[in-house]
Amino acid sequence: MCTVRCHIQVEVENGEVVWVQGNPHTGMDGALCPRGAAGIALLKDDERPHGPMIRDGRRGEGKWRRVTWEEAFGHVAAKLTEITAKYGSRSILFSDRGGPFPDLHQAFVRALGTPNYCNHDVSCARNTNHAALSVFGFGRKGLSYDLKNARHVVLQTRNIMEAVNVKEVKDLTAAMDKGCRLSVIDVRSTITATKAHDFFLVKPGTDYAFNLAILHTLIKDQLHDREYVDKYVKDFDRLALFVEPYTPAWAEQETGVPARRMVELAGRLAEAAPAIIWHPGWNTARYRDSFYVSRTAYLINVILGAVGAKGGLPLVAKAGDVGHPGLKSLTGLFPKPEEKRADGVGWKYPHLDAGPGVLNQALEAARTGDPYPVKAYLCYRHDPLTALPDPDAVRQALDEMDLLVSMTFSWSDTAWYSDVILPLSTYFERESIIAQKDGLKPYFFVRQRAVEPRYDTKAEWEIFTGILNQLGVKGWDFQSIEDIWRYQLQDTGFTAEALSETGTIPLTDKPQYKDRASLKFKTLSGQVEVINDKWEKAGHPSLKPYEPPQAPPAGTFRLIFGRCALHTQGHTVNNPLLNEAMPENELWIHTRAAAGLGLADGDLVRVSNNSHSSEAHSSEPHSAEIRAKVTDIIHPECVFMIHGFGHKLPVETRAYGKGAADHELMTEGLTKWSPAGGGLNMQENFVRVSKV
Ligand SMILES: Nc1nc2c(c(=O)[nH]1)N[C@H]1C(S)=C(S)[C@@H](COP(=O)(O)OP(=O)(O)OC[C@H]3O[C@@H](n4cnc5c(=O)[nH]c(N)nc54)[C@H](O)[C@@H]3O)O[C@H]1N2
Ligand SMILES: Nc1nc2c(c(=O)[nH]1)N[C@H]1C(S)=C(S)[C@@H](COP(=O)(O)OP(=O)(O)OC[C@H]3O[C@@H](n4cnc5c(=O)[nH]c(N)nc54)[C@H](O)[C@@H]3O)O[C@H]1N2
Ligand SMILES: [Mo]
Repeated sequence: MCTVRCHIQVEVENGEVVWVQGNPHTGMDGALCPRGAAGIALLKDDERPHGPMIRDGRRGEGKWRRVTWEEAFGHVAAKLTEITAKYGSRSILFSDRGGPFPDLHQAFVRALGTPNYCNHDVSCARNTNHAALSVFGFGRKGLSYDLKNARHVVLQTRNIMEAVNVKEVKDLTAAMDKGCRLSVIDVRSTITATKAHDFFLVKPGTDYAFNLAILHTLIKDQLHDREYVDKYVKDFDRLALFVEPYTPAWAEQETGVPARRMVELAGRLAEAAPAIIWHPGWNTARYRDSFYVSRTAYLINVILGAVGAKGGLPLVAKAGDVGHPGLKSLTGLFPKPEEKRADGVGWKYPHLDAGPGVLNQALEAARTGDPYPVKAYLCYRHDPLTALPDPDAVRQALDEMDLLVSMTFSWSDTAWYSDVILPLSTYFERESIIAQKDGLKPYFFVRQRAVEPRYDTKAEWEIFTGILNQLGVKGWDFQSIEDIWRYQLQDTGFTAEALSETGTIPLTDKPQYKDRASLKFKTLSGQVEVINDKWEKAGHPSLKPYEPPQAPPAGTFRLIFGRCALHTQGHTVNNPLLNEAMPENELWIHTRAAAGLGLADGDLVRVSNNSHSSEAHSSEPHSAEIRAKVTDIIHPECVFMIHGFGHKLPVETRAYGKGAADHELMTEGLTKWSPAGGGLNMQENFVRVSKV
């Protein structure tokens, strides 16, 4: 139901799923969020693709021919062969929604002979990930959030109670029961904010100023952990010098938060340190300087000694750290392609992580043919027409493709626009490969098939195998999922039976806190790096002077987006249960701003984008109708809506025409990104609002 993939346990009677709950064996204690509970409604929903389809008529026209799997695989393989003969295998692009099973996807992509594997992360956490890389030399998942043992948690751009990971919410509330303090920094009051001891309503886009003032205060008042800093931090003096002018009094002018409150927060953090967590953010694809907001969040944790601390951000343990060999890599079955990546990662952008690349740049390459043509696009569990800003620009890139394939279990704008739909079974009806989860207690886990597919759908390993077999690719010899599991486990000393009872193989029973006296970082210097030479060489200063956000042009509001507990991104709006609970989104607007426009709560309003610059190449003006939620608890400079609504596909009767789509209101979206952090700037957009 959600990309968080909380562990579930499924009860089956007579081949039917009758109950779903949080997996009691993995700390979920039976708990689920509303979306988890609505899984059975998804399984039984007939408004999803029922079998493989090939497009008849024009793209997006919605005329389909139902075919057999053999014909579908044959068609995809023939097209790929044709495209590869003409443009080389590098002209194939694959993208997915990240997650714990990339090994299978990357093996598939390598087997196709292309370097162009991307995931969704330009629109999600790339800025946070690169911030971690630039400071620690490992990505954001190299640290865990030890919420359970924390004494003070600061959530900045992180709505943990609504943008849910159930285990995290449970751990945080348990810690709060034991006296942990919660501080929330947001541009509106969320459910999380209502539970906080301190809530800071900031002006949108000024978090960097907030963080610089906190660093300033911690250092000036000598509240930081000097011993830790001396031991681990390179160039601390330069940080101290850099933040000197960024006083709380200065930051008050930028953020609107009283200086006194920032000083108070710094003091409280120092009291609770090192058992503190300043969250570096999850979806940080928001502003020009979001990378720097995450970087400074990490640096606050660092100078308070929280990185590596119990109750702070401990370094994760891997299988090897607890004396176990890891899973055998499927990707390793095929050689790494030598071609350079279409998105420029590794050569044009040497500082960015080549793992998931930057999808917006790969699509730009498709649009322009530079550095080379990209002609086939395989989307796995990913809906770029909804997940990326500015669908007009995305469509222009898709129009350059000679083949567009969507592997999905629901309808989506991308599926509707595709040439071929290879329908995935829902997660109840398919198995995954085995995944390895690093953390305080590393473990292996797997998704098992609970019931047989209701429609003519397949698991991902079956789909990839079908395509590779049709292409005649050598080296992929698996006949069954058990074959794959056996291969993955061969060095570990475990068999797949060990997974069958609980879905997991724990590799240790005790949390593995690394010795805080001998932490190892993966940077070139082996230390925490305030100044990262790789970024400096690429032209991105590590300590970037603050620039205020652009003020909304007269008569406009900054468009802010986010999540709610009842829906996942764009794909649950048509779920029968969740649709009933929340059929449409609303436009949050401040009471004063609403009064100026003559709006009352519940009025229907038109939201339109009008921020075209002269060099706009792609975007058409868009507008949408949505109900206004007039409230005092949002910053007056912005309006807010939940992402994922405004569906226009006739095959989704429940979601059809309800609410507005934020991503359509983001102009020039693909080219507005931050090469320093690799994230899109999805909140650098302004909209007009008027009464309908
Ligand atoms: N229920 C549910 N849970 C989910 C998901 C889902 O779709 N549904 N998706 C999962 C995924 S993929 C992700 S990435 C995470 C996302 O998790 P989060 O990033 O925590 O979720 P969001 O709601 O996108 O954004 C968090 C908050 O940032 C605030 N914000 C916006 N602009 C600013 C700003 O300038 N400054 C500050 N300080 N705050 C700002 C928004 O008001 C919002 O409340 O959630 C995960 N969990
Ligand atoms: N404007 C705007 N853009 C955003 C965001 C936003 O808030 N506003 N949020 C961003 C974030 S944080 C993210 S992570 C991306 C997400 O972007 P996506 O990952 O594209 O979004 P989803 O809707 O989660 O999933 C995409 C498709 O995968 C299909 N699918 C196939 N199998 C499965 C499965 O087993 N489980 C699930 N859940 N789906 C499956 C779904 O049917 C759906 O069509 O979007 C980003 N883009
Ligand atoms: Mo995300």
